Amino acid sequence: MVINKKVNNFGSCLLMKSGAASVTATTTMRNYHTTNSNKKVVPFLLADIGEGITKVEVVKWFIKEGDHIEQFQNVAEVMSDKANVEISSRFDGVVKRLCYNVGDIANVGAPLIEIEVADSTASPSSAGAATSSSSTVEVAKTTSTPSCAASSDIAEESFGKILTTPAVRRIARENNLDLTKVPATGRNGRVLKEDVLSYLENPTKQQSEKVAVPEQTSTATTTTSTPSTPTVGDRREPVRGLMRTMIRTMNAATKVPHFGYKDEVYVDNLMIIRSHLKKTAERQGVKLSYMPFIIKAVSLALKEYPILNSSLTEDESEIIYKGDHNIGVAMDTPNGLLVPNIKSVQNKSILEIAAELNRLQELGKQGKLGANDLKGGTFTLSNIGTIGGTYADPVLSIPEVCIGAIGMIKKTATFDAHNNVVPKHIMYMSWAADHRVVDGATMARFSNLWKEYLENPDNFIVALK
Ligand code: CO6
Repeated sequence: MVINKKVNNFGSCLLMKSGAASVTATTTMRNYHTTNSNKKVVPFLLADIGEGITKVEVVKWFIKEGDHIEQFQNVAEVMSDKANVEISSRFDGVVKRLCYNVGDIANVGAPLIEIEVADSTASPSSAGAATSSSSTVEVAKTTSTPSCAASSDIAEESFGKILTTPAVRRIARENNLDLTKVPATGRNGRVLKEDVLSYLENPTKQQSEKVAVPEQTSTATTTTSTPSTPTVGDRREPVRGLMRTMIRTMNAATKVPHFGYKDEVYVDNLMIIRSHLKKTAERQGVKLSYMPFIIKAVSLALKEYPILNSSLTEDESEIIYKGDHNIGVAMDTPNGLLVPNIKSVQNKSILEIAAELNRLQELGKQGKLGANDLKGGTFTLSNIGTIGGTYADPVLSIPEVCIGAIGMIKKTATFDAHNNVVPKHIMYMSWAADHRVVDGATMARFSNLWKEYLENPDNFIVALK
């Protein structure tokens, strides 16, 4: 495990590694309950993972109840709205309870697992100086340490549309049952274990009871009886993971006045040069697509038009011209849309950009893009053309002021100077910019320069150092 960041957090250490970050959960040192004279069960609290994250989704457990776990062993992978994080144990012990099922939302600061540790291990003195002092503070603040049940309640109250306990969820999952279909009889609409069991015993009875009222009403108001078409009920699911990020960032982006600018790029020359260089790149283990050329051309054009690599301060009093060209690339990953960025593109060759893009794509596929790869972007490109489309209306990645969406390259009939029809490959480009900072003329000049590099890739040779 490559550890590149270490932060002290309420007396626990917070370790972040490249790819999925690794975090050590906090274990409260108060005597939760004693199992025998030498052992005690303590809740293992999910530590603060930084960046204001308060909730995470449990993606995977690496352990199960009854397992003996060791210090630094990974116990779970969780997904925040920023990155996937691996949680590692700080103590040796036996797992007594997992507080969540996969897919549940866990609260930072609430118990993640309950672990049986040796009494001496859990004593403040043997946990290290920093840990012991903070643990004592925590005990003093907390009159009763929250248990697994409390974590689940918090998570469900805040997130799930279905209020229930993990045990009930588990029964539902084991029986492939959609909990939204189960009539809830508990307080505040909570689905009780009895509700699930009686539904499983006789689902049709409950279904018919549920629909009986509307059916009677319709009979009363309808004169002719026509056979009713069976309908499919609506399905609700909590908003999770990357969709939460998308909601937050897109809501922020809509507050910024965007304008769009679109153009066509003739890419036949680019296609030829790429096919030549592709083999050279392959020999070096690098997959070379069009993106590295497109990204490099953006960087070269940004040198001339640095306002497009800037951001406006929140109070709108200053423009920050970013020194580095950290070009974000929208990525369609199995987990959803992510935008890692290639750092300092201005200092990278086309092949180096390709290698970095390959690395990010691979991590994206594995769901292992780390916080460092995802933060610090200064400009964004979205190659939606790998999937389809011509033009698009991209939405800014705030606080950046410009984004470009690339459409699919298509062979098109064009006219030459003598009105002959000439087939050409066209790449469709859609820019969007923050109109508070960027004007249309600047956008058009930037786009023209960028386009010139791609239509005449020989120009790269002149521009590159
Ligand atoms: N046209 C035609 N062919 C293309 C294009 C276009 N625009 N782009 C790539 N390709 C080719 C590419 O050259 C590869 O061909 P071969 O080298 O011959 O195998 C192939 O398609 C696959 O390319 P790949 O995806 O592997 O690599 P690329 O570097 O081009 O793209 C990526 C990397 C991460 C951008 C891409 O994989 C991806 O995830 N694209 C989707 C991005 C996305 O979801 N954007 C939506 C954001 S929301 O923009 C938005 C405004 C709305 C619509």
